[in-house]
Amino acid sequence: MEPNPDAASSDAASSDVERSEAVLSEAELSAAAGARPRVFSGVQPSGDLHLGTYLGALRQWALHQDERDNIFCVVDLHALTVPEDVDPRTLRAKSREVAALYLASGIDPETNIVFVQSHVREHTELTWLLNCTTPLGWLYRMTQFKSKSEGRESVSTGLLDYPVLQAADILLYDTDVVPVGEDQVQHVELTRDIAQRFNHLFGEVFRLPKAVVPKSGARVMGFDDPEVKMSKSYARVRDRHAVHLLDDDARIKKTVMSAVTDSGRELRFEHAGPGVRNLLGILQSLTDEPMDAVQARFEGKGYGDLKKAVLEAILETLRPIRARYREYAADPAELDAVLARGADRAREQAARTVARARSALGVGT
Ligand code: AQP
Repeated sequence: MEPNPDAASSDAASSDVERSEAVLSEAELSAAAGARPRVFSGVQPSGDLHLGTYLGALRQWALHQDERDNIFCVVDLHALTVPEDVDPRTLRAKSREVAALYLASGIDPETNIVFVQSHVREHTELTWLLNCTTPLGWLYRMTQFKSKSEGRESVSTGLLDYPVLQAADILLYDTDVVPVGEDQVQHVELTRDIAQRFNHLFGEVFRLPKAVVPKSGARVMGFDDPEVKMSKSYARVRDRHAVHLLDDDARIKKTVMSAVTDSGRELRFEHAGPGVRNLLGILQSLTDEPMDAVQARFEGKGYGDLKKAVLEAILETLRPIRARYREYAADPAELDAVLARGADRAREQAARTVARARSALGVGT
């Protein structure tokens, strides 16, 4: 089923995000850097990773990996919520592909914990314990549940319940910070509510996490439609929607050069529409240039110049990632060993948290 374009958040939603007490600004996070905050983050292996996943997640993780105590997970259990879309063989392959892309994006599996969610069974166990303390109404209110269930005749319990699984993912590791795109802030707020309710009912078991939304790359929009967030599900049904991390140069060129811009001939920043602003934002994120400088460089130029610069920046970024990805893909035994070590390290910590929760609830030995 095609996703619902109305699910795209507005500027009003962005300022709500800034005001939320569940959100830590990047400046607050840097100020706390000496304390090496514990970070949990993950990507679903539900399709081909794209430039939005890279700029909103992988690149940010890699950039800050030395300052933080990181757990990076391939959240394969989250990819089961729409069973009609699950092909077991593809899911297994995608989980390994996503893990290899984490490593290819520069994430070091020695200093960070990198693993696949389903390899650590504590995620599902804690989900059940939290299910029993989470009011159903909290889940029905989730924007993503509303948009993802809309128009479907039948919706799995998992689609409604997946924010509880996400809460378990985060709470298992005594996480301080969850780096997310704006659309995921609501789920971090819910995680805090779930943890607070459990702590209130059964004693202090869980640490309350905060979300941090990166300033750049927080919301990359579709090349074919800059009103909607670039997403794996749109990309499945629309050819020119996204640049995927493993696309070849020719395909990337076609997508970028066909990007929607404005109707005029040359760029006037004050009148720039969402397509042009999206391209400028992508360029700014990829080059780390201040936005003023990027705007000044293209003011009065044709859209073709901007697209060519965006294309060059994307190719320069993705070529080495693709090359490193191919090395990992060529040695599946080594990748499996990396993931098995990551799962062992994650399990050790997760088991401690589940033991605390079981004991607080009076179950288990
Ligand atoms: N377009 C985007 N711009 C910025 N950040 C993005 N992220 C995803 N798309 C963008 C961030 O990447 C992380 C992992 O997301 P995910 O793959 O687990 O789930 P998602 O956000 O649901 O990604 P998609 O592509 O939209 O997948 P589908 O279509 O399968 O739901 C998150 O931190 C996310 O914010």
